[in-house]
Amino acid sequence: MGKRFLVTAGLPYSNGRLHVGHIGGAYLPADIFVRYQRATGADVRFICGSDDNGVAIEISAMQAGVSPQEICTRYHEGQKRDFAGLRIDFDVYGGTHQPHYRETHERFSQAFFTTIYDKGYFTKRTTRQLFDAKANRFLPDRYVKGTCHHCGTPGANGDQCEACGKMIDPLLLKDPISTISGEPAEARETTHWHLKLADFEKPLRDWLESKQDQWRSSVLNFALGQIKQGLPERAMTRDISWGVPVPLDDPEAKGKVLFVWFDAPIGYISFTAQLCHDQGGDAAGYEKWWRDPETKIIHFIGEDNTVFHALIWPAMLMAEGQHQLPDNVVANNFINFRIDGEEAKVSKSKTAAESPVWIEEFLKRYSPDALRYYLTAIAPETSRTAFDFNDFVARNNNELVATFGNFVNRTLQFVAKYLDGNIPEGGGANDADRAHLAAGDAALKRVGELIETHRYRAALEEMMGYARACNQHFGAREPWRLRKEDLADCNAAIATCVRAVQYLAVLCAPFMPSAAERIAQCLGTADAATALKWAAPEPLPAGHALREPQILFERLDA
Ligand code: B3M
Ligand code: ZN
Repeated sequence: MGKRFLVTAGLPYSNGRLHVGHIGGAYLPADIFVRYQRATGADVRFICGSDDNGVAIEISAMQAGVSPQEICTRYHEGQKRDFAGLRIDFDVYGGTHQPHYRETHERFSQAFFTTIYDKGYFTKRTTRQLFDAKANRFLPDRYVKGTCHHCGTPGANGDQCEACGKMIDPLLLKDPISTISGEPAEARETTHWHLKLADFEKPLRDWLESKQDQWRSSVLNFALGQIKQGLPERAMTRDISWGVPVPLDDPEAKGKVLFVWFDAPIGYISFTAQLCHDQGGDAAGYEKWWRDPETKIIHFIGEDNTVFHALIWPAMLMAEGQHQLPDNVVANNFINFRIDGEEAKVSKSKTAAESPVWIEEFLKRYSPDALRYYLTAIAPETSRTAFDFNDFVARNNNELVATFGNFVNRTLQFVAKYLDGNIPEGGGANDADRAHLAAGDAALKRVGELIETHRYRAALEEMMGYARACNQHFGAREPWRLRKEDLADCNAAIATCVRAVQYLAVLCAPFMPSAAERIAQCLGTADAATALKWAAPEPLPAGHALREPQILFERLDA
């Protein structure tokens, strides 16, 4: 039986636009993995969608003076367009509060909560929390400011003090102020259901330790380190109105919703179920993806989501007991951006609205392949990196245009100009030709291994290494000279170079799907999916007619 993968990428909050850092950190590596696995013949479902619930969406809506539904649907649509523009092709882009998905999502989320509740893994607890009487709402830590109870600096945030770096207990803040209304905040009692994470410390540790050789060490070390410190219980319900209602008969649960980080990962499951249903299968078709151990589940995320995907979500899955744990959690660091040597974070309020760090703006000016290439070249796999526009232009011009594009173009132009556009008889290949094609096979193997082990940056370098070798081979064989001196040898050289173009199309397809498809078109191969299978490409027969060569990559002006 072939391999089967369920691949997810972190659900973006639907209250902002996507920027280059989001894409490079989670969605692009996931898409590369999916494309590669499909090219090898694996059965894959690629799941994503918007994270629509929770206080952040509610407050964005309040600030914009519209309903949460309006905000989350507006950004959901924009994010969906951005992904499509980048050729990040999910099988489903759901949304935890989008009309088509909400009902299924609510059903799954409530069933999860109820099962965990029935098994006794929640503690009901009444605690004091800061309340904004004017806005009539409890305040999440992020929406409180006050004087730090460690160092006395005023204006400290309710989660962490920037001055001394220490964690803040919002109830200990002096003169706490709600940042929503600007009014003083007061402590009030409220009741919530807390997941007993301590019950899962041992099974989580055993499970994580079994991943020693497979997972990125940054993820494992972080998760194991947290377990060592002990996992405190966490409230899984909230005092807001926007989200999945808490499914308990208890009067104290009335008007409360599930914590957004409780329901969001369940979105991976509910979107899969909705997809199976929409494709004509019964909703139970999702079980093949979530309950059958033949399926490997892989989560791609940004670094800040590690605690949820490597600890809390697996603990929820263990507590619920009817779905599989992830096979891998692939977390990337952040990508900042750098302009004129200055590094900065992309920020909703501080980054100019028309800056091309926003995907919507980027796509108005540049090609998705160029972005996919650059973001993979600077993939933040082991540490943070920076998106630098000068570097982007230089790599586009030197690597994509002058190396990759140049080789494909000079080969196809040669066939068009001197061989009437037909593949020549390749019978007399010499040792160098044979060695060059063997290098193509080696590149397929190596790039495949690197993608399977989530080393995308190295995989891209390997692919580019082959493109460079192709250019060198063309130069060393000098077909323009052979054409006049030894036509048979010229034909052999060109037949080899055309075959190398085929190899390159296969090799680049996971990274740059549009370029790969354009090459397949120029080669006149009937269907791209067959031409781009991850295997040594079938040689095109002598006499096969190529199509008009096309420009693959545009040179950019610094
Ligand atoms: N929405 C956080 C984020 O966008 C969160 C991810 C949910 S994945 C289940 O960074
Ligand atoms: Zn402080």
